Amino acid sequence: MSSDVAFTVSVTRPTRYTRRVPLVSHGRRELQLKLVYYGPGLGGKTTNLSHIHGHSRADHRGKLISLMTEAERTLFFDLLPMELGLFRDYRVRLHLCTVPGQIALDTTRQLVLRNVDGIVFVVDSQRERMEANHESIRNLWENLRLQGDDPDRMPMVVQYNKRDLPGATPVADLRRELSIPDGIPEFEASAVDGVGVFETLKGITRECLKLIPDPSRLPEGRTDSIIPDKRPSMLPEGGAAVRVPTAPKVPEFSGPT
Ligand SMILES: Nc1nc2c(ncn2[C@@H]2O[C@H](COP(=O)(O)OP(=O)(O)OP(=O)(O)O)[C@@H](O)[C@H]2O)c(=O)[nH]1
Ligand SMILES: [Mg+2]
Repeated sequence: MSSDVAFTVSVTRPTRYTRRVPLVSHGRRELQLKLVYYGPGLGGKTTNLSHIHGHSRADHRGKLISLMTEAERTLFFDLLPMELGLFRDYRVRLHLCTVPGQIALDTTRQLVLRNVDGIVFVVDSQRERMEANHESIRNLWENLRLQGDDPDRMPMVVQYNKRDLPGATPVADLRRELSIPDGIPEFEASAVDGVGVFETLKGITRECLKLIPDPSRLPEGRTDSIIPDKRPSMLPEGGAAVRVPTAPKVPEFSGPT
């Protein structure tokens, strides 16, 4: 079976979630993480990837592939391959993707989410986008569950973007109104100015890598690996508990050459 179809859709048994993460190649001594930027339309997901692309070393990044409409809305997704450096003697490769935020493009979001290893949820800090933030969280939870992932155990960070805008909703209000649980690392950003972008990327990478104490002991390919304790949920009906191992040291991202 190809890795493309090797995930479990457990719609009929929604309480039994599985994930397969990460992709390990012992021959190449390599770990591959797929990180997906999710959030409401026009929240700044593509802007994050553009900044990363423009400010990382040319030999550490691949091409940024973007499919957009004329109005620069993401139509399908953005994809940026990156090389992070060594983690416990394994090279770490990142596949950074964005989903299209427009509500109608849900099938595409489901495709992009396949085999995801970690989520960056990009919140739009503008007061008038609060309902769009809520809707996107609901949609993320639904789509993760559809493909058999437990959203409350998925490595995730939250980025409060557009902090530069006058009248941006205070972070404490966003956190409360969107029910962001204590366990999720949070980052304030102004992606358009590059503020907080690499901090966010480093944060989600750390969340993923802390599930891998020793890559050399993982089976080849994708293996089951989930956050051992459930987080309090960002959805009202979700469960609660505490969390997880301490974070490992993540290699530094290197700037442009
Ligand atoms: N003021 C401000 N504008 C931002 C910020 N981040 C992004 N923008 C602007 O917001 C608009 C939308 O940004 P995108 O990155 O295309 O948003 P997106 O989340 O990819 O949108 P979709 O592809 O439609 O889902 C653009 O005009 C950006 O320049 C920010 O931090 N501050
Ligand atoms: Mg986009």
